[in-house]
Amino acid sequence: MSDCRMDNMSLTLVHGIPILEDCAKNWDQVELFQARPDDVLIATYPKAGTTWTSEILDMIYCEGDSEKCLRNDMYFRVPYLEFCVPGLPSGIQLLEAAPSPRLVKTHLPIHMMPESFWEKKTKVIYVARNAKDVAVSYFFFHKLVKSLPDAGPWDTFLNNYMNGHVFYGSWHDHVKGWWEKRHEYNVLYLFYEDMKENPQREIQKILHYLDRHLSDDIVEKIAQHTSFEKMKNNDTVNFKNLPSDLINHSSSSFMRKGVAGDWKNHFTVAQNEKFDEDYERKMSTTDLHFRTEI
Ligand code: PPS
Repeated sequence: MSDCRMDNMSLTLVHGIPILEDCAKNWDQVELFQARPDDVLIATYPKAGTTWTSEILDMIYCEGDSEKCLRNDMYFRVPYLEFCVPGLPSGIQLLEAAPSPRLVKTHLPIHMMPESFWEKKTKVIYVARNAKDVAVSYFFFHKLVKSLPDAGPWDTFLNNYMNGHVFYGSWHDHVKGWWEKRHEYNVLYLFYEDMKENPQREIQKILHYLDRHLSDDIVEKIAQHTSFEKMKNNDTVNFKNLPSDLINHSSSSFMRKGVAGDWKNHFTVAQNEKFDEDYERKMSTTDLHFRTEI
């Protein structure tokens, strides 16, 4: 581990990836984490639809009973494996205390995953979202979460993001890393844009992967309960119940826009050209393709 200072950001490199210092201090425990065969892991680069997918999974586990999903804040229902900040129980503490079957959230790049997930053959659902919408969403998220470094102005943030100088590093490496290993580790690889286009279809893909069956009525109920409009008004998925010294609800909202293509409202023509040119280079070796609007 070594200190890494990028512009005004203070993050620590763990296995080459910038990680929040408080989380990095807990890394021995992350590496030793014991997965269980009946865990289901939701893995994403930040802002790709993690909370949305987590709510869908919890609804599946509760067989469409939305009241049961209101039992607690998302942070406690689907613990965040590597997260550790003062003022909250760590993800690992919550997971170790949780009965099976557990739902687990992570933003780790594949090369940083604790080995036991592969040893136990845990099921993994990876969700990817196009790089431009993630950039915008991540920028606003930095205004919301007080433990994240100051994002600075949009242009500065966009450059840092393109260069991987943000919490969790390069979007390009993250999505490619999980894509390349998806067959080896039996990962269900989903896209945010597909979920927007047809949530019922994507819920059915998840059910098939998990070897579960729910009626079309329940699938419809899950799609309704997890629509952006419903989730925007659900405090348990908006960090509303977390301590106010961690979240600054006056500067942004977690359920911000929830669309594909909002990047067009933020990228200038020059930023877009530079981004595309960099993207072509970094993504030229993969057959992984994204839609930046639907
Ligand atoms: S985090 O903090 O990394 O876990 O964030 P994450 O949950 O991955 O991503 C947050 C973005 O997902 C949007 N979102 C949704 N979009 C559509 N439908 C539903 N139900 C939904 N739930 C969350 C959320 O609004 C964030 O995207 P932006 O573009 O900022 O609105």
